[in-house]
Amino acid sequence: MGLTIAQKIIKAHLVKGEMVAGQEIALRMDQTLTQDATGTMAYLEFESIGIPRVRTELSVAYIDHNTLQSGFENADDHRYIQSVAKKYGIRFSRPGNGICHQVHLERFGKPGKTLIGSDSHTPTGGGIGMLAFGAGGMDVAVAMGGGEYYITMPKMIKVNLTGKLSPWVSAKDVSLEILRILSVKGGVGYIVEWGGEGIKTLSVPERATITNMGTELGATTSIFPSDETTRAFLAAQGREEDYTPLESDPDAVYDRVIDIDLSSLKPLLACPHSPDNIKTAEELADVKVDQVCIGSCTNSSLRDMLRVAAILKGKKIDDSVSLSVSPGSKQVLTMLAECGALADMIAAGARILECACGPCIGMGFSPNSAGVSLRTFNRNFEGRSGTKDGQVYLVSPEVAAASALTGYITDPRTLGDYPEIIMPDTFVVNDSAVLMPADAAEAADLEVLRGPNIKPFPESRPMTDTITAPLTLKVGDNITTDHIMPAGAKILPYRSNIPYLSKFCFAVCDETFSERALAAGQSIIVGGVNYGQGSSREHAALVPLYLGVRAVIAKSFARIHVANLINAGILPLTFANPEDYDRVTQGDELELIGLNDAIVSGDVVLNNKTTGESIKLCCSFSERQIAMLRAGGLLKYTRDAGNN
Ligand code: MIC
Ligand code: SF4
Repeated sequence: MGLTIAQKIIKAHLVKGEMVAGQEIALRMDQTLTQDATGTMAYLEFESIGIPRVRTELSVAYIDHNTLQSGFENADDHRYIQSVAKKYGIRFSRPGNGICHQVHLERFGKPGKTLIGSDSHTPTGGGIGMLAFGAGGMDVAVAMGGGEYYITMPKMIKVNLTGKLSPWVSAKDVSLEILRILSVKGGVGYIVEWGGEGIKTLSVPERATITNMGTELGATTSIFPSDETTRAFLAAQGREEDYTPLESDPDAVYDRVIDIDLSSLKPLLACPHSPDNIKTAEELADVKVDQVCIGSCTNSSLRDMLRVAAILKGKKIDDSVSLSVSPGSKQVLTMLAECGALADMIAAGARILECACGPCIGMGFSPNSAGVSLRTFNRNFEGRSGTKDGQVYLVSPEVAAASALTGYITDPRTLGDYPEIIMPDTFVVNDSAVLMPADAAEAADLEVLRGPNIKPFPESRPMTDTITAPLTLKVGDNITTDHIMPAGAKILPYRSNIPYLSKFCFAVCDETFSERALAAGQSIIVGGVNYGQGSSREHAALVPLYLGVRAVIAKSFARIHVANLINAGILPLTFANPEDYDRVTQGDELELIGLNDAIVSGDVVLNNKTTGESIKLCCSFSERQIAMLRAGGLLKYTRDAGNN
């Protein structure tokens, strides 16, 4: 039987397990990346493993999230990461060099290689034919130390593209269309492979827009073949030698095939507050717009920016709109400046922000109260923009630019001719903002610089056979990591200070949760379907751990979050019958019994001591996960058992 592209890369990197869907497998990781919001924690964890030097082919530490520096905290964390990187053999991408995924694609991504990153949008690398995974910081720390990355062998979805995008319709609309078809949980347990004649019409940055938003489907990762388009992109980046062709076998078997005719797509938007809440621009034409933000790891390539500049050229944005543009990398910004496109955007009224995540993670540029904000980003979860009642729509660069001009949601096809853009044959390559690590001899004496914002991370506890604890919080379906552990300008600087962060845990849903949980000493949380979707931030597990959360019971979980819970030694359990969700109420006293055996058999009993009822729960842990839960999480397991 033939293999899919992903299966070929998995086969070449398989360390343990069998390539049977649903079984746990361990993979060797060639490359790692971190960003600063998750990186400080990841490097603290790496240091605690006690390995003198990274053991990967390439590891890069990016600074792109916390770039506001409104106090000493971010600057201290950047300095810490810079010093760790230099000492342990990691390249350091300075603040201003760009968003991790965009820079990685331009400068480091290689077809056929594996990549793990402490950011959920690491699958952006699939645009260049990498098998790239987002994960919690602990998993990245272990991979830097040469350890394997464990995943459940996914099933395969093939998306077969035919035709060609019409003028004014772009790769973002393909992402939104697949979200319309599959929803934010439709990709859970799958790798999405893109193929068909239509892919030949898509450049590498366009493919990367699509694999980037595979994360919003809940997919394990997404990938495109590596073909002549990939070769041309690498050659334009001055690194054609990194090219290897990669395609699926003609008889490869997929669990599901979805056909999309690119020619039939229209400009789409994801409406508040979920990336799968899709409507066409035509349908929303009378919605007044207050703000437009262009950038993020989804849509900040040179191609996207040139397109926006061409639409804005010689025009002026509407008086009621505030427009921000954040180019994805120093390379993109330099080239925009050199060709005059930057001046066209400035003349039209754009506010140019630095090459970083910026508004996407609520780092400034929050919309006005109840403001309608059109963003070329990938997430529009409630409150993420920093304005609780902000109405965020996810759009293509074309819809963004057109709407900035008119002040209303605008189907860009109404603007007339699609302006031509000319992509240069080569990119401007200047890696001076990527600092090389010290050599091993020099590294030994280097000091790691720690600021006072770095607080020790919470100690996880070994699992006990019985957990008796109150249900301190009951939440609904599709709870995101932005609900569990919000980000934004006020909180993000404290990513290395769990006690401080804990004050904001679940604040979007319930401002008193944190106090209540601390007072209870230990507690249990209950959620609905797809609990923990979104970010890879392990803080969404470490903070509940600090607050005494011992178990989370949900109808189902998102992939990265469930791994983070286990890594933190928190038990993730599911209802055997989803309707039993209704048989527990916030405040009930709950009891989990016989856990030592139950996590092996998979049948767990939950006693609701308040109602006197017994409820069936289930779990399906691998041997390794059982050992981790018993030990009290990944770090304890790794340290105690010498498992690194
Ligand atoms: C996000 O888009 O939510 C982030 C910020 O990039 C996160 C990482 C984080 O929480 O630091 C992600 O996607 O993993
Ligand atoms: Fe940064 Fe936004 Fe991309 Fe997350 S989704 S990496 S915050 S640009």
